[in-house]
Amino acid sequence: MQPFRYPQPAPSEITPRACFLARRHLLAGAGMAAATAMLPRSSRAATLSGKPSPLSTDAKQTPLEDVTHYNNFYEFGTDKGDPAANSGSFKPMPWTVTVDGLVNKPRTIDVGELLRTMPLEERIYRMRCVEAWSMVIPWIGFPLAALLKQVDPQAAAKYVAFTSVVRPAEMPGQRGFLQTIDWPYVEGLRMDEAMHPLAILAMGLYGETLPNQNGAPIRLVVPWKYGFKGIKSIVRISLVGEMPPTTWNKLAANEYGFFANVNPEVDHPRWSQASERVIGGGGGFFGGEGRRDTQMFNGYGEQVASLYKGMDLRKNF
Ligand SMILES: Nc1nc2c(c(=O)[nH]1)N[C@H]1C(S)=C(S)[C@@H](COP(=O)(O)O)O[C@H]1N2
Ligand SMILES: [Mo]
Repeated sequence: MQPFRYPQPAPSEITPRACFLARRHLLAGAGMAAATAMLPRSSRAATLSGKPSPLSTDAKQTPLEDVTHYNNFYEFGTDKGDPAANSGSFKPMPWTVTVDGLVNKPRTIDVGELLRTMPLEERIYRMRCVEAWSMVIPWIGFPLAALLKQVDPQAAAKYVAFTSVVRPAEMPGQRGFLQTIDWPYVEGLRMDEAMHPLAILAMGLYGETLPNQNGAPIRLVVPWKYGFKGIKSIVRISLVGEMPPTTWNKLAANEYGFFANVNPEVDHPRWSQASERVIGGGGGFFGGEGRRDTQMFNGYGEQVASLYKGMDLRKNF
């Protein structure tokens, strides 16, 4: 059977913003050193556009500088500035993702092929970290469900297990100073969560392919969950029958649960989760200087609350 090819957006559907970014990228490539200096990006970043999605938030977007310089990516170090500083020699292309496990059509897919064939959309999502900060990021990606449907899941598949890359030569955090983490970074979703249209695999942000520090070339974004569920630089997606292990749960099970749904009523044992610091400013509107009250399911309750009907969200945090 021929794989179904999704149409790429017509030029008329590309947002003026994407056109602006594309032009800026071309100008930078033509030798506008000042423009590139103002916008430090991976040298391999290329323009990328997706059809604007109605699932986006209209909240004020976090400046690109903050999105790319305030990161968690322990493979490159534990400080928020480490991923930008230490990921310059990471090589996100070429890259393949293996989708296997309890499926009828396992595949190993080239990321270049995904870029050409998947229905790319721009989704503006708020990311809320368990450390009580948040950002609003214009991601470019496609629904995880679109990829899972291609491999034809078996009825026995109850969870999806994700695995990040292991490349100690390119990732200083994997060269021994972080003995506490048992590499690779792993994450998981329940099958119904993975099939939910809000869960996406992102390959770009702000009109370009993903910067290394944000999880190039492909990472998960699950906007109703804490940021640590958004596993970066994915190499394997396996459908499994049992709840898979997850990195932060293995490190501290009393602090980080499997579900990790954003919930202002369930505090982290060491700090409150009732409000969040808005990175890059702009949160003053909701209360206090750059702070905002955290919303249940990060504001996506209407769409996802039914997934957890009958579950005790204090126990299943
Ligand atoms: N492989 C991998 N993925 C990861 C992490 C990591 O250390 N390694 N950190 C997680 C955490 S704790 C957060 S908050 C988000 C941060 O994503 P960002 O840097 O793009 O904002 O990535 C998540 N994905
Ligand atoms: Mo996080």
